[in-house]
Amino acid sequence: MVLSPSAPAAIAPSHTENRVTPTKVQWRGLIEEYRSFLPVSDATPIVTLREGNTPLIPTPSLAQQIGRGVKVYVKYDGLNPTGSFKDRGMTLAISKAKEAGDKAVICASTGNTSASASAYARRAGINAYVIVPDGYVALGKLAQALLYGAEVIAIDGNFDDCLKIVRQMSDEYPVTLVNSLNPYRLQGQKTGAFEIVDDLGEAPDWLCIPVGNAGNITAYWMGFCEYQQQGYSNRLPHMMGFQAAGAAPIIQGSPVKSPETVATAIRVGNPASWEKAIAAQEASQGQFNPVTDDEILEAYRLLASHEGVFCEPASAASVAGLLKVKDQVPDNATVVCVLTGHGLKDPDAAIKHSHNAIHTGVGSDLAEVAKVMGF
Ligand code: AN7
Repeated sequence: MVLSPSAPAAIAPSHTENRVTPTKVQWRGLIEEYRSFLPVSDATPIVTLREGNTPLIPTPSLAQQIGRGVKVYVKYDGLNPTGSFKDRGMTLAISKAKEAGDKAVICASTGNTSASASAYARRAGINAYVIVPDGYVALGKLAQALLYGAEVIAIDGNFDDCLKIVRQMSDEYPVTLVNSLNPYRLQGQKTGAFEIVDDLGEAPDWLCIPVGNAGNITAYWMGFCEYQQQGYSNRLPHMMGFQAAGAAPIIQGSPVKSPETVATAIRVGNPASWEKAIAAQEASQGQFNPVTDDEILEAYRLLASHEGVFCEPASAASVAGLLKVKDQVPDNATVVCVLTGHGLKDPDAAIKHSHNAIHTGVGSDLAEVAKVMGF
């Protein structure tokens, strides 16, 4: 409520006293908001942290680099409850696990899946086991899994080795797999496409997206297709997938034995959704392209220092990719780049790869500080 300036303080109601109804409708989480598109029933206990509803942010500096009337937005999915797009899939996968009475879930992860699975599983009262490649998970993600209360098992191997183990584990032991091989994950993640269309009023011309295990590009395509079939959009975007050059099996056409990239989230050599991702690219007349670590880091810095948007390196692959193939963007097109994870996930990368430095060794003295400031 708004107090008029002339209202005497003595009789003004306290801030909450006469507030009997909420002043806005809170977003209920993506399962409730998109219920008719998702495989849930009245019997499904909804496990939600009110994920989804992430902002679509215009990025004028990027648009200016391309010119020709092109409009560029980032879908900042790092603003989900655990800081990545994985929450979209996990709210559904864990709700369905709870519905089925499952007592434990397991995932292999480069980090974000482990953080998300841990949060939603613990919220549901389910145990979470996460298998990660030792030494290749960003600090923030590990911190999350530990604090949420998962059992974190770091193995001497890469993500592909982790995935092999959890697939077998869920076949032979009473634990439910919540990697994107679990179909509920992609069902939840498709809502990112719904939100983009809801915000733009139409599908974009291009959707630029980082590709690791290839689940998200598959989910987004599913979302755009379903929304168009239901009449919410007239067209479909070209799906533009970008892999790190050192971890680009889909582009090379064969698995990569020892994938390497600064973008540890997409350090994947043998993507589980490989065929589905190719199908999305072909059906949408899109492309797969590689981006080097230098290109990824350049886009990472640019997003932060010119747009005020802090994402993790893997997410910046979508923007690096757009800049790499910018000459192919049609005049006046609308482009959306998906920023899959928050920058705070990987503080080490930010400090190491920033071109900025802390001014140290400065005395506690006004004149000295002013001098450093250039006055
Ligand atoms: C920030 O957390 O695979 O192509 O185990 O964390 O659907 O795999 C993360 C993947 C992009 C790639 N951006 O998505 C994991 C994991 C970020 C990511 C991807 C991931 P997919």
